[in-house]
Amino acid sequence: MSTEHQEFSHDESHQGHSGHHGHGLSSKPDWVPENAGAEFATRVSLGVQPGGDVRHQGGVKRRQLSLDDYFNGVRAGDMSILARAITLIESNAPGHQELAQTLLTRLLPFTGGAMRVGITGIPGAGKSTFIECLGTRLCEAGRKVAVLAVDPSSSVHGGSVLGDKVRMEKLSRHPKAFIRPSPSGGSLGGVARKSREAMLVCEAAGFDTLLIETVGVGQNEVTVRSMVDCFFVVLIAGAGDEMQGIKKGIIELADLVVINKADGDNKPRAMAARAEMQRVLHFLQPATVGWSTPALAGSAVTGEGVDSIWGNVEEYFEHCRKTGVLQERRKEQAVEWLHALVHEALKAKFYSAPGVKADLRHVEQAVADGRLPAVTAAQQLLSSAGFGI
Ligand SMILES: Nc1nc2c(ncn2[C@@H]2O[C@H](COP(=O)(O)OP(=O)(O)OP(=O)(O)O)[C@@H](O)[C@H]2O)c(=O)[nH]1
Ligand SMILES: [Mg+2]
Repeated sequence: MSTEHQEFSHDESHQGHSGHHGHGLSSKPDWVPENAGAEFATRVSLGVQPGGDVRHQGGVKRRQLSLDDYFNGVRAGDMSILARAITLIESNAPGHQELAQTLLTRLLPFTGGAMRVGITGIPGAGKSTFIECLGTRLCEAGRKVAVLAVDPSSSVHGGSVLGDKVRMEKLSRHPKAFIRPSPSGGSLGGVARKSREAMLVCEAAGFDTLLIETVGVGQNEVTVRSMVDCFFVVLIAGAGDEMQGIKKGIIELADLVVINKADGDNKPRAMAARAEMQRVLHFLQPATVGWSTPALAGSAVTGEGVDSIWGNVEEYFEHCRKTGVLQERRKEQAVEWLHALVHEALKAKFYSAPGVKADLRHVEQAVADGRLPAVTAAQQLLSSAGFGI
């Protein structure tokens, strides 16, 4: 994974949409499909030496990749190309997005083969440590494990990238593992979109196990639940129900509840918390039809209980495959995702419309003061944004 660090910068110029890496004045960038038409048209600027190599800020020389390079590299399971493909997906530059979508479309037939597992819990519950422990065992058992993070706050706080790299040190050195920190997409929607697409690319690269870590702060869990097959919540004894989102219904999304840190002096408390949680779960509607969510205890540090937790995950998948719940859920998720993307795009279009930008404050004030009914205000704004009704 040593080369992966350099993948985090988003200013990589390896695609050269601006044209400065083209092979000549009349040529298109090298990622344009051979038989492509005007949709890939781009301007090639003068005065730049054509050539395949790009010199990066750090002086690292790296060849830019064509669509075929990305496709073949990902399919061959080349970790460094996989990392670059994800960087491409995470890029907000329009040229990159076009290429990323073309790449995804080509990769789509090769996706869907992994167990998609989401892991949530409050900060410090031990998610990363647990993933390190579980992931290493899975790799040793022959599985190919990709770890992704969905953490919209990471772009604000500088991210837990370093922390996770340290915490997952053993796993990150394993040749069968791939670890990707959270994209810095800003909004939860943006981060989730990128992670969802990264997930697909990892599947096309042959990863059979995806572990998606997300910090439990309310909304994140719901979003990650909608992109995985199996969702588990990591709790710790004594952190308080309120804080761990137990009362906010997070437990109701879980297919597995794990009480972590069941080691040393803390073990009796963890075992008691497990038993209590098991009782609570009896009263709840299961997150997955026909599956009763178990409460389990384990220690990410000693590794005790981790194999049995994974045994439950496998049992869960068996249940979902046998009953068709897995296929059904994935279809629903794909359609949900489509709608989420449409909603997001419409919202962005609405709030960036010049009329809305100009009037929003006043209209808000008028509604707040009771001078304008909310319905009328909404209609006015919608019509000035071109969504008139
Ligand atoms: N005793 C004990 N400590 C643990 C266990 N799992 C994690 N820890 C410790 O708990 C602390 C937090 O662990 P992380 O794995 O970073 O927790 P996290 O849930 O990933 O935290 P965030 O990524 O910040 O949300 C670290 O100091 C770990 O060493 C465990 O099973 N037993
Ligand atoms: Mg973590």
